[in-house]
Amino acid sequence: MLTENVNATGDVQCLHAPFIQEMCEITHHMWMLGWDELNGGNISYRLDEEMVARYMNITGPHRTLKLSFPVRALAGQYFIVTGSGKYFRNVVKDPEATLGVLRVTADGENIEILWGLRGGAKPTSELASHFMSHAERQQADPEHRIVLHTHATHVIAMTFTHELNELKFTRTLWQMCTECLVVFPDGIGVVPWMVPGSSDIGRATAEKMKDYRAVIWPQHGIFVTGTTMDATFGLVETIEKAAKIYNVIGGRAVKQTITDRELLDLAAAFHVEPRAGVLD
Ligand code: 2HA
Ligand code: ZN
Repeated sequence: MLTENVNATGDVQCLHAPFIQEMCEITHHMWMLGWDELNGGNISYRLDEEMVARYMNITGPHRTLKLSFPVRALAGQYFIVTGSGKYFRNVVKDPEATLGVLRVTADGENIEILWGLRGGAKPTSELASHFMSHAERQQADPEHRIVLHTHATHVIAMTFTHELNELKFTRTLWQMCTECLVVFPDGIGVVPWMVPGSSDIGRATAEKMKDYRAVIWPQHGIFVTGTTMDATFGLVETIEKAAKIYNVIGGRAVKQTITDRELLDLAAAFHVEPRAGVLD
């Protein structure tokens, strides 16, 4: 997807890293979907040290930033993240300015910028929510790697007209397309409206991430997590599709829907366990 775009250090090698290519591709795709206007949305992706070392110098010296929310659980881990104030639209044109590869220090108090975030840029303003969610999802699933936040249009719209009870919200989404229950049998968490960018919303989101892979921020967007970019993007795509159908129906009289009995039959046929408390 990228051209031979030599970066400021004259280093073409970095840009060939598959994880940079993946970030370029997905941010471009999400911007095309209209979910990530202006500087909306952010992504963080846990990487293996050997993979990072293959493409960039990991021994320093590096720029160090202090975290206002120490994350000891992530000590020594590597991530590629989108930059604060950066536009998804611009990532593919200039990955070194808009993305950064970083390592959490051994005490979990700081991050070291190993590549990118050119010109003193900082990691995403939602780093607290990302890092706290990574810590929780790693407990739930050792294969976990990605946290993705986006302003998915129909999900946001639905938070104006649907009750914010997460069990009811989940049930409605399951009813909107037959595949939904199979894709997210664990359902969707919902936090109250909160000020973004804070450690408070980070903690509230991460608390939900103990047993949800997707958490809605009312009138703002969604946080989704997963083991691969395909799985993570596929999850948000499916939730957004269901929300779109809900909005297209738009409160008109529904003549038929998928009944709870049918949803249970579906779960049995696809060997998934619907979250307890959602279906009657
Ligand atoms: O990065 O989406 O929530 C901008 C945002 C903040
Ligand atoms: Zn946002």
